[in-house]
Amino acid sequence: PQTIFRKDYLPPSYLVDTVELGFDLDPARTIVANRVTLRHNPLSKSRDIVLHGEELELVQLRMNGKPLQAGQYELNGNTLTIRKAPLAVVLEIETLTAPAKNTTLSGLYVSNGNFFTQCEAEGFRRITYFPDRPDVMAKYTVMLRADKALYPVLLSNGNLVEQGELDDGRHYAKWEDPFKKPSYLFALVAARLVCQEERYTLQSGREVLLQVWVEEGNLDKTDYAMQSLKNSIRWDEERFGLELDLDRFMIVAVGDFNMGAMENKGLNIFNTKFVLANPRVATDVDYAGIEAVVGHEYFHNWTGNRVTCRDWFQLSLKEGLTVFRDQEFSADMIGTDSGRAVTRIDQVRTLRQAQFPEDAGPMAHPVRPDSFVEINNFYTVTIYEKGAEVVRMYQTLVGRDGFRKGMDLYFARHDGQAVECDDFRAAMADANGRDLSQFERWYSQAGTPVVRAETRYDAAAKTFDITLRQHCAASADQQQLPFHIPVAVGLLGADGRDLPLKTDAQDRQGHATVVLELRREEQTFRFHDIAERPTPSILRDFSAPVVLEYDYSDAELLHLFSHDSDPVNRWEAGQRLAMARLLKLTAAVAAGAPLTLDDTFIAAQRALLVDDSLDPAFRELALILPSETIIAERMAVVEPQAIHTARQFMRRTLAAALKPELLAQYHANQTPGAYSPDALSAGKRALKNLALAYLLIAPREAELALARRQFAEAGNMTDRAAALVALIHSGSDAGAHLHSFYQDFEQEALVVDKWFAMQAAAPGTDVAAVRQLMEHPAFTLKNPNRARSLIFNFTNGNPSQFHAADGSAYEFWAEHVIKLDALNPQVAARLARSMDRWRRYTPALQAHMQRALERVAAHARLSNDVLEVVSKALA
Ligand code: B3K
Ligand code: ZN
Repeated sequence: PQTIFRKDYLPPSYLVDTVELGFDLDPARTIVANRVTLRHNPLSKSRDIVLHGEELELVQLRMNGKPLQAGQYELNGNTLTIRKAPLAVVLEIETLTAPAKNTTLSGLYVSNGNFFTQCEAEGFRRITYFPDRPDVMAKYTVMLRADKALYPVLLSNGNLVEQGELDDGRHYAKWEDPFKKPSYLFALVAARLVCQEERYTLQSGREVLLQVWVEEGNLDKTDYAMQSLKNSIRWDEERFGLELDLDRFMIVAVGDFNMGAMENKGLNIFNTKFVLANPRVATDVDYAGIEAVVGHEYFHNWTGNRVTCRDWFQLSLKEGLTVFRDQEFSADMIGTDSGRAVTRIDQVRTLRQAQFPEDAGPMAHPVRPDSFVEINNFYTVTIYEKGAEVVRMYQTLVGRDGFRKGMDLYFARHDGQAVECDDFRAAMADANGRDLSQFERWYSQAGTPVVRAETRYDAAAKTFDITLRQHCAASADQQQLPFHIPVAVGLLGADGRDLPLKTDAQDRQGHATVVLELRREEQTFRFHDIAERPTPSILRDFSAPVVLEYDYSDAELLHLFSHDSDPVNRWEAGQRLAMARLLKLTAAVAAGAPLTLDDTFIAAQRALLVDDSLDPAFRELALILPSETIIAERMAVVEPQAIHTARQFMRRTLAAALKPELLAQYHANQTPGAYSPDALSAGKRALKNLALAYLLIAPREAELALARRQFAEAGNMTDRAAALVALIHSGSDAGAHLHSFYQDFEQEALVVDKWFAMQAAAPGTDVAAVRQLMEHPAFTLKNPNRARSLIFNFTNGNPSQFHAADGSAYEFWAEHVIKLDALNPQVAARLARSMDRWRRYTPALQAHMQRALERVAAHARLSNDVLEVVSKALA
């Protein structure tokens, strides 16, 4: 396969002004008539028109009214080239495609009898021949024709301008999108669906139509998505002055979808998982996911659609920025500082769980990659979550108002354009009169920087010095230069309160937190008038996506864990206390030494658990131990079983020591009355269910009864699922509960996914049990949600079983990467990545993993998607 390089970018030879698409929809044989007007791009020296096309049957091609014969164009693999074309061209292209056979879920496909499209990144070329690249922006008109009884609803981007009847029971609808857009934002839906709709008045007074389209039985699950959409619209007006630019905004839910959702102009298509919710079927986490994803796709309308990417190397320009926006949206929706901190802690956990490992593994890439084989492999946590961290750092550096100024300038300069990450950085710099040239390295250098801190207190001079030293492991092809790193710092006095800070810099004197800007490899920052040796709270609010190393004593960490005014670092202190012990325990397990847990740690956990002045949501997060994956990242040689045993020992010991307190919290955090997904109630449920999980680690009859009762009487899915998971993990037989849960929810696909997922991730589920679950009639590899629920939750969420000593689960992995690849390369390539970190395991496990990787790599007909992942892993 061919590697594509960012440095090879050339502007398109031809630009497209208008696209008129006609669809005669038929699952077996859809006819697509495409009339495109093109004109030569003065920025290009080439006069060749290059069109992309995949899996299409070309029926007819006409240029400026005349049919083109075979010799007048070249059809080479997936490109169609017309050489030495006139300056102005009208192409009429007729193609055939078979949506029902399209199992890739890219392009035009059928899901549960309905038609949907997914065009990002390169799906439009599976619909018609086109210069399918994001810097070609055009106006689209779309005519849809289909059987009226089977597909009563015909949707596309923009405004409905005409509809009517045709012969043979068919009907049509014509849609016009008033805005220029790249082809990846095209969408159509032809389906039997119903909608919840609402007229909504924008702050300007303009009225818009909002719709959420779902299958008929799901109309009772659309309220939260609609509410989230209205909140998103309002938030973008208030926070960024950005208004919905269409008269109509539609969300459509589909059960078969590769990702979370897609921001097609005016016609967002969503995985059902991020639309459908009511208390009976959806958990608090699902509700939060819906709010975030509805917000995310809506915010793309400006950051992505109005201003889009010049090429796919710039993907984080829209994704990092839009994730940052949806993070801020979710935080603002909670509204309190402590609620905001809880969302921030969740973001840090995601980074450590998934992004840091990616950045240290074979698929590591900069936020703006320099090359790729398959762009679909680059919709990663680095592009999304690290990209969001990079955007967040601008806000940390220039402040909230400065960030808004930068956004305003970005839109003033680039509305309607396809631009680069550098353009965003320039807007931030220019709007704030800041030199952000060094900041560019966050886009060009891969890897997680390590910041090592050392401190020195001078009692006589009353100064406190913090020396920060940064380094980032050089990757194979890159020499790393120092990053521009905002390091937010506070100093705690012995009483636990923040000391007012006086630094050499003149601004922000007397504040509790200052942002130090680390630009060189090593820098020392001095604080004045410090009357006592303080405890430093470094990297507050996780002000940069780095690993902070500082030789904290236990006493300092306990001090921060009890007092830090910055909730993120307060949580972090607890994680450090736990991690140090978990690493020691893991070593002890490996060495066969006795396992112990100190009373100091237990007492700190107890104090936090019962501290009613703290949000339940915060307490829950503070009590969750670092995951097995995060522990593994800290070990030189990973022994998954030892990690699991060590962590389980810590959990069991805490559960035994804190039993009365856990029980009290379990009862104190009940949420009687009607279910509400608000943050406070969700936090109470989270803490209560964490307590329940602990109580069920070594349960006696009383604890089992508690869980059984919660399972039976729960008024919402959060509590019901949590009780079931606790029962499964307790080791007592949960078979009957699993059975009744399935019976109750077998009609709810998303709940059946949960049913598979909770079994897949249970430490008692080995690969044989997973194979058996695959025999269940409800299991299918063809539905991505279902495949992920069982297979991914096993390979990524059940490390002690996935890494079984005999390598049997790796064989299972290889088999299913290959099977999935034949159906859906994008999903298969995600699964392929479960093996990214294989070189870090014990030699015996490595040998098994290598064999499994080689088995996949040797398979005859692999997609580029999977090939890129496994060859990089083996390289
Ligand atoms: N932009 C889409 C990504 C779809 C890519 C599919 N390979 C989802 C999102 O980030 O909003
Ligand atoms: Zn996005």
